[in-house]
Amino acid sequence: AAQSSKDVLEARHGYMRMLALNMGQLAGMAKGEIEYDEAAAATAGANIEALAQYSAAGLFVPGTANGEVEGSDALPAIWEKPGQFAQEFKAFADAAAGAGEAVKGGQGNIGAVLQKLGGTCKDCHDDFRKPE
Ligand code: ASC
Repeated sequence: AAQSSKDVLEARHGYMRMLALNMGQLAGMAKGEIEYDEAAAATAGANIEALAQYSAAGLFVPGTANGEVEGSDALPAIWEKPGQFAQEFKAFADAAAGAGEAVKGGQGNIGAVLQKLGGTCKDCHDDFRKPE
């Protein structure tokens, strides 16, 4: 069957939730709310790296912007400025590279990784996600 805009939106949200789940695990450890566990931190970091390598074009199919499909917060700017969007997505992938290794060695190593990564999440959301 043809893929509907709703299918794409659900996959996109699932992708973002998987990122947030792994980011949240690292953030919890950085804050001391989750006990630091090197293997778990490395797994979360590696998951983020892997997700950042995902070819996201299929998650941002035309017709799935805010206003075009119920529940979408994706701004039309994604499709109006594809070069900028690709560049900001690549900045995220670049920031994610090595995250699985970088969070090893102690709780104190997580903060810098999160800051680098989170900055790229925020930059892209500021430009391309509908403000709350
Ligand atoms: C997260 C999450 C985001 C980013 C952003 C970083 O964990 O869900 O959207 O990090 O808050 O600035």
